[in-house]
Amino acid sequence: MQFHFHHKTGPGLVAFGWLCAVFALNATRPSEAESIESFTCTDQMLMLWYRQPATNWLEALPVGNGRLGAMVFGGINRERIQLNEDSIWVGDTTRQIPTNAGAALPEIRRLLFEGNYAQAEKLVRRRVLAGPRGDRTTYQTLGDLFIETDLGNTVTQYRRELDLDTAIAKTTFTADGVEYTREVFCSAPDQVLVARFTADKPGRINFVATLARTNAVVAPHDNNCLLMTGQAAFGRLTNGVRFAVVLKAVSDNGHVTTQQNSIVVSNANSAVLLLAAATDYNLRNPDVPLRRDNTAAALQQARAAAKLSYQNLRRRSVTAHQRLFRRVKLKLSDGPVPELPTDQRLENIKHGVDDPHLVTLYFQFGRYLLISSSRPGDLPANLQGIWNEHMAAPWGADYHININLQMNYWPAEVCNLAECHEPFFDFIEAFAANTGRRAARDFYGMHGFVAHYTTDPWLYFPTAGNPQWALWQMGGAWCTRHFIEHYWFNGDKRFLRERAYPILRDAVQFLLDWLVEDPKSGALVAGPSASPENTFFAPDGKRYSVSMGTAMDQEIVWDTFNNFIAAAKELRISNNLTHQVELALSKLAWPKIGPDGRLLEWAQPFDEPEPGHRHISHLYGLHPGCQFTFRTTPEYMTAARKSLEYRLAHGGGHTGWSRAWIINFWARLRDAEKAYENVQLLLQKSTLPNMFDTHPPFQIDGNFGGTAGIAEMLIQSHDGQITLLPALPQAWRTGYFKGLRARAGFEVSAWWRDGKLERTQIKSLLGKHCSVRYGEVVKEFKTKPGRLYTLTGQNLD
Ligand code: FUC
Repeated sequence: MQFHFHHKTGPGLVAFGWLCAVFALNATRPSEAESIESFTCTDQMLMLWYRQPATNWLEALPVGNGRLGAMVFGGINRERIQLNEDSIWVGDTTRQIPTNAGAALPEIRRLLFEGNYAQAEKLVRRRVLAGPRGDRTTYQTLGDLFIETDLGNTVTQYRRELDLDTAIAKTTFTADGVEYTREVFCSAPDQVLVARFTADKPGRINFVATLARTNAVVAPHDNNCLLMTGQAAFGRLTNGVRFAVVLKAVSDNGHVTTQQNSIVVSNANSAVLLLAAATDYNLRNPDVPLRRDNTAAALQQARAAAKLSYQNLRRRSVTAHQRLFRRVKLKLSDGPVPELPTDQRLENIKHGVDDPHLVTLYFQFGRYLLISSSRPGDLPANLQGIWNEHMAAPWGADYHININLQMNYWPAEVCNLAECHEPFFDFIEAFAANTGRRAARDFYGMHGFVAHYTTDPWLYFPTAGNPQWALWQMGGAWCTRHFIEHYWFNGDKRFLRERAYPILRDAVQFLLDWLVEDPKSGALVAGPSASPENTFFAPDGKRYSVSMGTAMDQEIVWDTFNNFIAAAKELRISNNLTHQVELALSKLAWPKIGPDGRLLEWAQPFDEPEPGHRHISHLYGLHPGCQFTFRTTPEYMTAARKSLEYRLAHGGGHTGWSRAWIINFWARLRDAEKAYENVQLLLQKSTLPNMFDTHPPFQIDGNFGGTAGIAEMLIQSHDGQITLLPALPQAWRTGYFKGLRARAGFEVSAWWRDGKLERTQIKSLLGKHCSVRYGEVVKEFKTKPGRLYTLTGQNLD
């Protein structure tokens, strides 16, 4: 029996009858469910491993507890553990928000409506954007921990690995007949980095551990402890975060001493290094240091950890990790896992090999990275997560919000890591309450809050730079969709009332002030703004970026208005504001479909200097938004597909994050093979030996976007239904997923064979009505909270 994913007639209808007849619905209590299927995952499926030490940073392996992070190189005689702490940022004062740009808006808009782009952009540069952007802030490395020893050059049996299931990086080798093992992890419950050194013969652990960093002082604190203190700085920016790092050694037998910037361990049976770090960064008010005494805070953390045995520290860390990590299982093939190191498997993919288990590894690595770079109470994952070896990172590793930060959080809900979403919410709220609100009021003279294309932990609000990227007011509104999504997935009414509704309210207040009537059509449009980072040729043959009513702006406004109205409905709120938003929504201009059938990026069918541009902003309504669906707007789905094909035909997808977005688009368009082709391309062209995504250079958004894209191929729930296997490619013919989440509070597992769904289990968390789609078949049923529903085909049991 064939299933047809997008045909509304023909074989799909035949399938409908068959499936309805044979699919049986069974409700069980969760305890019974546990025994229904026990999942086994071989270690190999969750292991990155290599036969040689990393020769550069892009081969090293990341560990992290959300705040503290490290890149482990696996060196033998000289091990490098490059360190990070998520608040090590260079300071800045650009939160001085200029006033009165709003006064120039009527004239700029008039010029744009007249088609006078040249004059309008001149005015934008003079009145809205204050010259080029000056000093940039940047996220910085916390320094390095070097471990030097002398084991000669004849090492055998070398292997280094990262086990995604335990979050431990391990290096093993044999030297001079002795087997050495090193384990490194960052513990979330105990807030320390832990490195342990063992040998299978007594007294063989000897090393010198050194802490090093520019702009920091390292000194012994006592005979087994080093202290490193300093302040983040770069060039003229000297007002960065202050920090303290404590490195403490605990050995079994042997001898431990300190000298200058090193700890010396000799003749021990085993040794453990504990590293703790504290900074004075304060998200609630970045102008006011969080604490006076970072040293005391770091010492306290290190001492508390030192009271626990290594096994205890390890167990506590593994348990905390697995509580999140083990919620989702994925298997995309019933074939064996290739017994090859990860770098070789990536090489093979470049030569056209299909390796579905590597896709699983990539997917789970994305989940691993989110757990390791974004835990409650931390800063959100930046452009590099938390892993950065530079003093001046690419783009400062800041929070770009014209796609990148949002993409980092695409997998959070569907991949059952809702807690990891929290740093994003805290951060966006802090921005909105501080800079976002002041900018709306003082800069634009409007209500609510506004954000442009980027920000940073200092809550930077850009008012300088090139309009192509700097003039865009939708960053904040886009971020608010994450709040309502969190509510849809989890059903937390308190979160909706206290956090989602207020931020959506603030976003729509700005948007209502921001929209103006297009004098020709009378419809409401946003602007002046750019379609993120892209340009067009105006009829005068010249290249511009600023216009009115770009597709993305209109789609973000549509999305935010709808999300706000939905939030208000859930809370039974009906007031002046909800009425105003409903009215504005009814007058809002929709993006246009051009003469060639493509969805237009701008309100006119302009010629495009870069038809393969990396941003595919006009398809926001396809993903991550839901303005365009097969059920509601089939004509826009066709137009979106044409736009995507056109972008790709002109070289689109050349950055990792752009490729990752494309996977999500194809998944929403339910084109399994196209989605798969782009998964392969992501692995072939945009994945480094350590599985990090490359922009280039390294940028983590593609990892997260790719992970979300793989999930989107397996389950979707943005259009009021749970759609199972909406884009399952040939290459993943037999497999299962367990524990993915769907909107309206469902946890879903599914098994398929030879490309056909065999069974699904849906756990209802909130007791909402459930509508499940597979191909053209829809099954509807009521649910009770906590119950598990199994749908099976006749040919099963
Ligand atoms: C956006 C993209 C760039 C880069 C930067 C950090 O502006 O256009 O490609 O990813 O963010």
